[in-house]
Order: sequence, then structure tokens, then C-alpha cells
Amino acid sequence: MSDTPSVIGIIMGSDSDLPTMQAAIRVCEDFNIPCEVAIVSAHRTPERMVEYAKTAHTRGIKVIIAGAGGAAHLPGMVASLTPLPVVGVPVKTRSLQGVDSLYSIVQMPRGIPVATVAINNAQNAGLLAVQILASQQPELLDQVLQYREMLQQSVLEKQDKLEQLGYQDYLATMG
Ligand code: RP5
Repeated sequence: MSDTPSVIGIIMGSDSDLPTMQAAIRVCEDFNIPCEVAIVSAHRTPERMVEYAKTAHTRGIKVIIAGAGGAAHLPGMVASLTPLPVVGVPVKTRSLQGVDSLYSIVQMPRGIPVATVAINNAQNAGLLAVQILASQQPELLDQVLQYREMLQQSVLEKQDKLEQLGYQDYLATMG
């Protein structure tokens, strides 16, 4: 990571969430946005969670992405302690496939929102955080538009390939 102060905080309840959360880190890297990454557990390190959430905005963080699985209280508790927008990532679990995490994170009471993405979709959490920043930064907004253009192009290229190969040969190229 760069020496520039971080503006996005990416936190997770356990190191076992890191393989999922790395997609959010990659988005920050792709858009050249400095981010800090930390393991902060609502249940195992509650005081650390309170400290992190209360101080994040004073350190220059603008958006917090919080991922957790199971009894996933981290995003909601952090949201209750910070004035910053919080994006929640429900991490997939073995026993309940992440539906437990999703329900834990998405069902926030009125007044304390968490912007919840789909189960394991840390990439969308990263993109949403970038877009929140971009609403106040015209250059970043241009980068988001370029990213959308790239997405569109990739779909159109797939369509060209599908028309050239036909669906059966196309499927064969997908392995
Ligand atoms: C949650 O419990 C974490 O966010 C993680 O998704 C889940 C399991 O944690 P570990 O037992 O793998 O540390 O707090």
C-alpha cells in the first residue's frame, strides 16, 4: 500500500474472511485509492472494534467496508459507532451458505443503515465505496465511467464471439 493516508477502511471479523475480502482490496488498488486493511472482530475484540469505528473518520477514512460471516455483527455495530457510510459484506459460511451472514447484516434498524452487498461480493463493496468517493471527485468519477465502458465492451466482445462460434463451440471454450 502507498504512504498516502487511507480513505477506505476494509475490516473483517477474521483472517478467514480475507480470501473473500481481497476483492475489495483489489478494487481500491485498481482505482489507486489508498486503503487500510484490518482484522476487527465484534465478538473477539469488541473494544478494538469500538476504538476503530469511533476514530476512523478522525483519521481521514471516508468509507468503511466491513465483512463478516455467521453472527455477522461487525458491519452493524461499526455503523452504530461511526458517522461514515458502512458497506457490509456477508461472508459465505459452511453451515448456512452465508444466508445467516446476509440476514445479520442487512436487517438493520431504522436510523443506522448498512449498505449490504450480495453474499461474498466484496468486489461490489469496493466499487460502491469508490463510487461514494467519486461523487465528490470528478477525476474518480471519470475512472468509474471508464470502468463501466470496459464492462460494456467485454459483454459486446462475448456477443461477437458467440455469433462467430455458435453456442456449442462457445461452451467448449468455457471449459
Ligand atoms: C466471524 O466468524 C468472522 O467474520 C468469520 O466469517 C467467522 C468465522 O471466523 P473464524 O472462526 O474462521 O475465525 O466472526
